Amino acid sequence: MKKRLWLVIISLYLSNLALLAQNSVDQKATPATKSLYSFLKKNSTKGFLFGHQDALSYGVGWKDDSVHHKGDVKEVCGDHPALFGWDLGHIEIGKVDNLDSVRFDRIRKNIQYAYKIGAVNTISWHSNNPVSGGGSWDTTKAVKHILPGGSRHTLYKGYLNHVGSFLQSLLDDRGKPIPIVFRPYHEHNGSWFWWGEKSCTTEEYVALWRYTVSYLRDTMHVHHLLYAYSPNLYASEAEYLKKYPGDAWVDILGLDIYDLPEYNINYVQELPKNIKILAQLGKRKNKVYALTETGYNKIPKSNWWTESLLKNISDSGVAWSLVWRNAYTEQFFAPYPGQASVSDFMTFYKSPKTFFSKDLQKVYGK
Ligand code: BMA
Repeated sequence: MKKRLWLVIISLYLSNLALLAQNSVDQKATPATKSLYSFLKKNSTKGFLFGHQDALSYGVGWKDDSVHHKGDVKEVCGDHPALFGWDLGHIEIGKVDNLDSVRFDRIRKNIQYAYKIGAVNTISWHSNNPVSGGGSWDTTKAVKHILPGGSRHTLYKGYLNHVGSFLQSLLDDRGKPIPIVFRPYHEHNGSWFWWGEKSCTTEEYVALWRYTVSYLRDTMHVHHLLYAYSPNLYASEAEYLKKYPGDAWVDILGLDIYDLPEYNINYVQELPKNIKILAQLGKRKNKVYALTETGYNKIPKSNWWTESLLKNISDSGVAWSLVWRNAYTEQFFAPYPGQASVSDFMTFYKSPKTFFSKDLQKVYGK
């Protein structure tokens, strides 16, 4: 009997230790950033945050209603997402608006609003190609040229100065930095970005990641970031880890996967397979893991939310699931009033497994 009691006490202690997991990249991370990490870890045992890219910037048929904090998701279910995605593409070249024509000062205001309502912010970076000057999708080899010693290294430091300054400007009402999940150089196992599989070696990708982290953290003293690594759809753990920068350089393990029947991607088969690999890794490494990008463009399947998404991730331990932007009628990933999947989205919204902004408490500690 006594032996059993001890076993119970020890296993309770160990399970709590797992929940007390800390962010790995920045030992000087602000208390609010550390709290965000523990919140994500703990909350993932209950369910997942619903996230939407650019939710407050625009939606199908409207743009930048900054006064009312309008959002397609809010219009549909009366609540904002629990997690907001933003993109910094074009900040590196000093522009005032990003590649989707959203002003950075508006993005800052919306990040501040999201933080104020207790929600989480994540930032990706569709950076221009630093060698050719083309966009992210210009696969001209660039990584080796921007690393220390490379011909475009100084230019790249300029890129990072722009990114770091913007991140430093994300302050709350009391002047404290707002924690951000930063997710650079995503989908690198695909070959559509200049940092993608065919455009750089493993050594170059890892060096780029580490240089970027060190520059922001140690040179610019940005201490309110959690770093997320997010390959696209993969077939094995080995593929997932092929260019992994290392446990000390990554806080959150991500996965980007889209429902793309036109490319013969069988989402309901691939999603659980990919999530299983992600969850195994997350548990082994004791890290937060998340579905960092997903969605079905134009959501033509009316029960997609419950049948394709919820069913396959509800008990997986993912901390969040973010759907991509609602750009216009030909590109949207969340429902808007009148859209075919609204009723199913409401079932998804009401599930105890999904967290929207009103469900959040104490994300940042006190
Ligand atoms: C892509 C598409 C583009 C967009 C980019 C950055 O996936 O949505 O239209 O410019 O993301 O948001």
